[in-house]
Amino acid sequence: MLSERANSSTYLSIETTDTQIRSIIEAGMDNIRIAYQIESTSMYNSKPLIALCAATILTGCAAESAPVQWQVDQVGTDKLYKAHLDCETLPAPGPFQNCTVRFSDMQGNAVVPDNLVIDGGMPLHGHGLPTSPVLTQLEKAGTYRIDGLKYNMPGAWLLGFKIKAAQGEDKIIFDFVI
Ligand SMILES: [Cu+2]
Repeated sequence: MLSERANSSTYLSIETTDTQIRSIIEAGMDNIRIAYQIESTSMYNSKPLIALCAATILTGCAAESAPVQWQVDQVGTDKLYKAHLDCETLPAPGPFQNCTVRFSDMQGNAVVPDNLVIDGGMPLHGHGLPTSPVLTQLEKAGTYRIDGLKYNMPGAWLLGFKIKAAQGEDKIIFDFVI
């Protein structure tokens, strides 16, 4: 990766031919130069990097570009059911987080709820989720896709499920800081 980044930098310096920008850099305004380089990196980096990743799987490039998964388990407050949350990405302020959730009893057998509600928020700020996520039942018993889940600021969040099934009603609450 280091050699690729070095290549990218060379590539960028070749691209920096705009006379105005060159004069700013030559005037020694480091902060402007850094800002320009950061912007340039995000504009120009993606193509060469993807090409190199495809060609050099053994360098660790493939592992680095693989999506970060977030898998967490939680037991209900009344210890009737458990939930396994499986998300494509870590929770972060801004983008939608694509997740599935699987419910089971304490022995690990899938539980198909009669009633299921998702809710969340920031207790310390006194507000809920910025959106109203929707649960869609998937083919695998007790498994749901969560659509429209997002967080609009960093801090301590709760994501909870109220689940009612044969053994009764329980709340399963995930808490995390982003
Ligand atoms: Cu908040």
